[in-house]
Amino acid sequence: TETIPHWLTKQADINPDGVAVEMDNGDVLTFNELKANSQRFARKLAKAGISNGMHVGILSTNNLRMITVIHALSYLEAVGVLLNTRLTTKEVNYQLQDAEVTHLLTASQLNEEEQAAFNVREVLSFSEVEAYEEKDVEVISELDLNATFTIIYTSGTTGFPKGVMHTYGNHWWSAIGSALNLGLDKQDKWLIPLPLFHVSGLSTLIKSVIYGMPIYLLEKFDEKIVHEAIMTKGISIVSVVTVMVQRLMNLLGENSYPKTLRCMLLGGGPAPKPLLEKAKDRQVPVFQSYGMTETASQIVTLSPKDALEKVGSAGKALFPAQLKIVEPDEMNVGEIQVKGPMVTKGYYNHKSANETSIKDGWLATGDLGYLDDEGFLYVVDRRKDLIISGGENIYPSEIESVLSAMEQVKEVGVTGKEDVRWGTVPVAFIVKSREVSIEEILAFAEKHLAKYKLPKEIHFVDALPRNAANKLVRNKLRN
Ligand code: S0N
Ligand code: AMP
Ligand code: MG
Ligand code: MG
Ligand code: MG
Repeated sequence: TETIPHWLTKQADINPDGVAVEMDNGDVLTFNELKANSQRFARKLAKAGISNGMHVGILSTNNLRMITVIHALSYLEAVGVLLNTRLTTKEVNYQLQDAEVTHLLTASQLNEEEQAAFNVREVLSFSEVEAYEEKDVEVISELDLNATFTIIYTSGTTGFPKGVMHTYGNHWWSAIGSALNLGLDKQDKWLIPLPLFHVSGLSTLIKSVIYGMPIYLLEKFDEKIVHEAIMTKGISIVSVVTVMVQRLMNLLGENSYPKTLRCMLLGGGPAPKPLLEKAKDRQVPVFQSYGMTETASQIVTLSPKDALEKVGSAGKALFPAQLKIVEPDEMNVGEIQVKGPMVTKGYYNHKSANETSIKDGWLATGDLGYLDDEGFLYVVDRRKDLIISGGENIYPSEIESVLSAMEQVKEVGVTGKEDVRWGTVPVAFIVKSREVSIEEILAFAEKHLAKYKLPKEIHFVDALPRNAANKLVRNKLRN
């Protein structure tokens, strides 16, 4: 096995009083405090029955304790399954079951009924674990780069989300690849307005520990707080999705940010060129990137020296990574494939999906793009049928399978529609078998689907567009 010293223990050793995390409410933790808290929490988790290799769910919005919990799991070499707090209980249960989670840790204290709704052996709030005594166990001192640390779900084209496994090595190489591109500065402070349950937020948390860099964590995105922090708190890097840039540019107006801000890392989906141009006019250093849960954060990023020249491009593959376009058409557009030590070794318990999507280390992303004559990547289309709303992924088939379960619904097709607020939103077309109202459909859907997945429009039609093989042709729905 290939090991490195535990990254938090190491950072606490060389930089004990360095700030690890700063919250907008003023709370601060040094690396030494973060290490001590995480190791203590690990011993309490051990008392609660958690040990090496177990799969532990985490259901929490951003807060200091969540960070401690994530590192605590690493000290036991347990696997953290990070759950999106916007999901319904049904959706969370699907992931808990699929990932074979035994214990679910929650930020808030749930009542008995709420706890019973989750299909796991035990539900424990962070405070309940805190109240345990510490078990006398040795915490881990080395990290095995091939061991799985985290699992995060992302929807497959089948409509059922799959758990992407991230090893310590994936996170390590993601951090190294990013640093080789963006550079490290002693003054760096990285603002995270993104949820830690997505790899966008999580990866920055790990970069903090590897770089010895403070992160400035928001409990939840608020453009005014982000704006103020960039203006007054010495933020040098901030990770954002497109809707966040839009809201920030509105606040910024004709002004500029201070020179302390050296990078606004934009990922998670496409960015409209006019928005990128606007940012360029205001001298906002937006770095477009391309990445996904499967690549443990960005794998292709536009570097500082090219950022202004190549507006609209996602850049070049990070130093440890490779990129190629497979089966290009006459416009040179083909499937984007990526390879590198930050790419997942696969989806948990989905052997056949792994065999089709990863060959010789090359991950077939399903996204379409082309390279310009200098090798810069342009992503032209989203993964087949994928709708990205405000940085959250929605698969049409997921909504279709929920709605088609209604007796009154004979057939249903879902497609994405452009939206000024969210980028793209889902719209449903329904062939009724019996009388039903839009309100009834939404009331049903709400029980099964996270709010951001609810169709923003529902149209009743006589038939759905199908091809010769009777397969739904989703892009024809748009017309
Ligand atoms: C954009 C966010 C912040 C919007 O949330 P907001 O405004 O705080 O909403 P709420 O106040 O919570 O709710 C208000 C109403 O809006 C609905 N709603 C919330 N979010 C959405 C949404 N996305 N789409 C549609 N509707 C939404 C609520 O339901 C509520 O409705 P009502 O009023 O009816 O009750 C929030 O959505 C957000 O945080 N989005 C970002 C998520 C994210 O991080 N995505 C990235 C995932 N990708 C990756 O992790 C891989 C790429 C990557 O690593 C990366 C990505 C970005 C930057 C850097 C990197 C990197 O490589 O490092
Ligand atoms: P996720 O599964 O949430 O990590 O989402 C990853 C997906 O977001 C990718 O597979 C792409 O479809 C999309 N995406 C990421 N970066 C870009 C980009 N620069 N341009 C267009 N789409 C992107
Ligand atoms: Mg809000
Ligand atoms: Mg996404
Ligand atoms: Mg769902």
